[in-house]
Amino acid sequence: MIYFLSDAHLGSRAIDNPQAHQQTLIAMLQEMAKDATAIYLLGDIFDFWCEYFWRDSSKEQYRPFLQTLRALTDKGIDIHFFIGNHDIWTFGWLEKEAGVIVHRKPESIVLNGKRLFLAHGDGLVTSNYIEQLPKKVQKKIRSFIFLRKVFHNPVLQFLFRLLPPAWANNFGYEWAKNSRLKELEHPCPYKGEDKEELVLFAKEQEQLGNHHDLYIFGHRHIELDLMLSRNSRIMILGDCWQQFTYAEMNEKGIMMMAYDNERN
Ligand SMILES: [Mn+2]
Repeated sequence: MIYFLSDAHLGSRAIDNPQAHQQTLIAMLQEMAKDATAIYLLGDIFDFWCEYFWRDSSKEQYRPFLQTLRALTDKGIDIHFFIGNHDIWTFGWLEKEAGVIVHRKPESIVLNGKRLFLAHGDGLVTSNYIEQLPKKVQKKIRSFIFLRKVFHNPVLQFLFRLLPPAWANNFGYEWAKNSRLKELEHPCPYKGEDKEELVLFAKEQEQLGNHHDLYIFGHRHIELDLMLSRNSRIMILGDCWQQFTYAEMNEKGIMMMAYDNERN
């Protein structure tokens, strides 16, 4: 079985009991490990992540999770870690520590004879769609894209890694906490086929002739499983901080699932 999950936001200051949250994610991964050949973590697994040039004692809190990843990769399960928009700044430490394969860009891969497009999903907007939106929304999207460029800039990344971890982490975790709280206050449900950015993105790829049988994204914290055409489908994975949803795939097909922590 191949598993896909995203958006755990481990370490979020908006979560009441971060250790219990981490344990649920670990239990979920251990359940998957029973028959997994590969696990795809599609971004925002950490609410904030930066590998500094200095020792960072805050990473200690993730020891149980990182040890679980290490145990699974040692067992021969491929774990693919896609960076999200909250855990961009990994520079080799995660690979070394947990044995995961880090992906910094969307990937196009073939699994079980199907062509898959995998990405966290941030920053994937079709440009002509933005122009149709009200000015206020345009401004919001453009500032997100600008910030994304800043966060992905190697020079600024280098400078941020020079900061004292305790100080920089406080800044990062507070920024991330605000976006979680905003989401709790104003949840953004599925916008519909003609407005949901990732659906529009996938449709555009199909129109451009960049065909994929399946598009899988995280980022939106909504569950979506939608046919785009007879032979193309999009899935948005929900999240693993409140819903604990995921997708599982074998030769027969792919399905959205929800992990039931009580049952296990
Ligand atoms: Mn995200």
